[in-house]
Amino acid sequence: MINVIGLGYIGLPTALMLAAHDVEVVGTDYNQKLVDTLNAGKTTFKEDGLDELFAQAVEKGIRFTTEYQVTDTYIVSVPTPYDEFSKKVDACYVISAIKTIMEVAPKGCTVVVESTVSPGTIDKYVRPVIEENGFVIGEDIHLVHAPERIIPGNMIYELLHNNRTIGADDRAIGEKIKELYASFCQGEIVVTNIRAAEMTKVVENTFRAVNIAFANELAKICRHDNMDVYEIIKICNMHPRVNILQPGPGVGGHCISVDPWFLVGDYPSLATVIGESMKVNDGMPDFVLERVHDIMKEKGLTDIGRVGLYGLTYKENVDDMRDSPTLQLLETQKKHLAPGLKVYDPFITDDVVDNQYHDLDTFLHDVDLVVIMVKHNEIKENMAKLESKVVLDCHNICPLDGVYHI
Ligand code: SAJ
Repeated sequence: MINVIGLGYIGLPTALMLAAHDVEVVGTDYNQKLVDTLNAGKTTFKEDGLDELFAQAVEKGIRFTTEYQVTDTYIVSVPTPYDEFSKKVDACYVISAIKTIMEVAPKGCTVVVESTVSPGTIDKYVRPVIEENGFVIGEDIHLVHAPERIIPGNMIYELLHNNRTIGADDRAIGEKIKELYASFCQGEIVVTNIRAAEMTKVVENTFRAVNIAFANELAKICRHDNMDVYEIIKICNMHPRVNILQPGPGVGGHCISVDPWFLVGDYPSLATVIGESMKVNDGMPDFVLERVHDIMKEKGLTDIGRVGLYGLTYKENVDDMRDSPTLQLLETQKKHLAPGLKVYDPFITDDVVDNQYHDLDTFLHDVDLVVIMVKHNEIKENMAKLESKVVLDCHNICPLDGVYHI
């Protein structure tokens, strides 16, 4: 039986996927409310295909509880935030999960860490916890790191099709865990050592962060001299070895805006390109705000209360707001004691910020300038409603004339 610890954005779909493929699974989370919701037959976030997968897993007998199980295999997928000041990974949730596993774990079991950790975290924090509990790693407890790669918005497809990495101390144990993931994963599964697995995961997200920063920096350079960054990127990308990403209002989420900081925190004098890239991305919401002020001036608009931000989530068509560029922008506004921006997102039904709307038409009625912060399908399908508005399109999706860009 597999005990999946942590039933969030990664743990839940992973647990469901295993169960749907005939693996006996118990999902454990310390959040009683979350467990109650799952036991009441409801999923805890929106994702294409998640409800269907949930139904299959329930039919196959998956169980949810707050209790850690006595079993032979644990998969830990708890969050790993970074420490605001040191920028280093904060492994507190992983450590506490491992500690609790140690209280029930039988000898010979395997503990798989799926949570993203920086290179060396398992050596530095996880191994000592296991040893302090009197277990000998490699004999009493086997350790594996199997970082996930799935993208919110396309999780179910990617769980099935992405290649994966398994890092293990012991090749045979790595192969055993590879078999487990192969119960559902149709991609190639590479087995390596734990430190290489830790590093690859962080490097993958860093690659993307640095490339997004490059696109964002180009947008700023082009804005400075009034060039069309989108046309320039399009032409450059016709070169066979160039593939520039798209600029945007910033980078949010819990991965690309977080993981690269682990490398900056651990290797401050070496990870300089990475550090600067993160600053560029983190500066984008402020850049959007400057654009808003410039456009207001140009258009003779004076009431910040009639400026509306479309989108609160960190990217399109998901309901995840963590560290989103819109929240970052609102934070800056607050710091400057200049609140008042109106906000709307079709995916966010709870009231989470001031001046939040729950209906597109009412929102548009109350604003003159619309800032497209997130390219949800909803706004793409309702472009005609923006005809009478001043539009700052941060994603180059609006075909109307006179639209402003970042
Ligand atoms: N973004 C841009 N310009 C772009 C692409 C993205 O500004 O050209 C922004 C998005 O709007 C968003 C942020 O970057 O705010 C991140 O979005 P994303 O869709 O690129 O990535 P995440 O954070 O949802 O998921 C990433 C993925 N990693 C990579 O693509 C290398 C995913 O595969 C990982 O599993 C996930 O991080 C994770 O959990 O680590």
